[in-house]
Amino acid sequence: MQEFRMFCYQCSQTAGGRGCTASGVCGKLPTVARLQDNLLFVIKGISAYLNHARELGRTDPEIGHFLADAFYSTLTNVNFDAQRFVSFSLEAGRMTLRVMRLLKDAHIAAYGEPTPVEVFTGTRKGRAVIVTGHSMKALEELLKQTEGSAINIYTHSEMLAAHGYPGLRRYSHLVGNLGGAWFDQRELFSRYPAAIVGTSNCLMPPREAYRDRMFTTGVTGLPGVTHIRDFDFGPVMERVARLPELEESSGSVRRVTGFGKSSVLALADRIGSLVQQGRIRRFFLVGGCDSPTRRNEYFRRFVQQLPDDTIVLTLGCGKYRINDLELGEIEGVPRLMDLGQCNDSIVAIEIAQALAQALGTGLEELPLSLILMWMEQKAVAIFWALLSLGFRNIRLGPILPAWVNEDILRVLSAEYGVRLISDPEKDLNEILGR
Ligand code: SF4
Ligand code: SF3
Repeated sequence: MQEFRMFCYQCSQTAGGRGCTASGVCGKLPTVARLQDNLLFVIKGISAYLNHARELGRTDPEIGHFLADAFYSTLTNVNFDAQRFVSFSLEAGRMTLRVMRLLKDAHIAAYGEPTPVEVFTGTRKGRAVIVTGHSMKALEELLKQTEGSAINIYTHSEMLAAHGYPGLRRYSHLVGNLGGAWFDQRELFSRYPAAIVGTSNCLMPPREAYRDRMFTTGVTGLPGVTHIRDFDFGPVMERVARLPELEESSGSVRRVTGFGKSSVLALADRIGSLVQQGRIRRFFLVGGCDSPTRRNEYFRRFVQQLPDDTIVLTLGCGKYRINDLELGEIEGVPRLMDLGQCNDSIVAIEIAQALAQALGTGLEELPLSLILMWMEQKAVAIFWALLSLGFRNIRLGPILPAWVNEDILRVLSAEYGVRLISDPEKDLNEILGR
């Protein structure tokens, strides 16, 4: 099924001086190598969210200790026990929950809890900066430094969630959101004569058309692009002053974001009685990390086929597959609710836990299906967090992570009911028992 049973070239014993691909010269078996790879991916996810929490002055020694132990366990000749890595992975899920909670608390303390808001998707006449990535702190610093300067700030991709925070949208020059998920950036940034600030993933190597008006900050970097240190956005403002204005244009889509835990749980009683009356049949969490493949059209087609008595929660940049759909309401309960960035998975989890409690069921009996997109490593961290909490029967796409070999797949499907997406209609019929 796979070209390599494993791949490791981290020590001098490596096979043929090139890489162990069948089994480790040291004795490391392919499944252990793959579980180590998976653990490294999860570590990257936890580190990303910890990084953003630290930008806001938060940290957690227990997460730091976990990261050190987890990294150490992947060193040559330290741990050959697959079962230990399965435990580590589940512990990683718990740490992912912890770091997402840390970051969510930091966001709420700094900017207030998100509330639903319709976001302008056109352009206002004037000079502009487009901000992409996940760092609310970077956006806040830019908003502060550009306040009163007649520069308009637009969000892109995962920064859409910023509009939900009262402490960020109070800046009147945070005017709107442009484009969709991360992979439209080369076309989008070429089209608008704005400065661009990349604050985290997902960035793409820039086109020449905008390289000299692009900036990176935090952990990001691009060749030939000016890097902003310590959130000093002076060079961005200088560059914007030499750029033409954007023209006035109206948005072609309607996007609503900012469903925080409180705003959803304020509807909990109504949702509970609608479920009991059979007016709400099922909840779907559809979202995650999008990628530029036609196979991800599945997610839009899936949501388009949902019956009117279902509710969709979404998050991550995968939301752009569906967040322009007009799904309406069920007696005042919106049928499509955008909870925010991928790290706001903690909000989805807490809402699910609260709904289960309100309905007097466990998580497993809750009428909730998870239909998730997988693109990069952070999503693996969230995936393990969901499994560690007892979420089952997750449908994942467009492909299985390549580190999953047959042994790992057997465990994921037998113990957790994880499966690959297939056809929207077939999957939906299966979920709804039609
Ligand atoms: Fe090969 Fe083991 Fe060295 Fe990795 S650590 S390169 S599997 S011998
Ligand atoms: Fe998207 Fe990169 Fe993950 Fe944060 S922007 S969801 S892939």
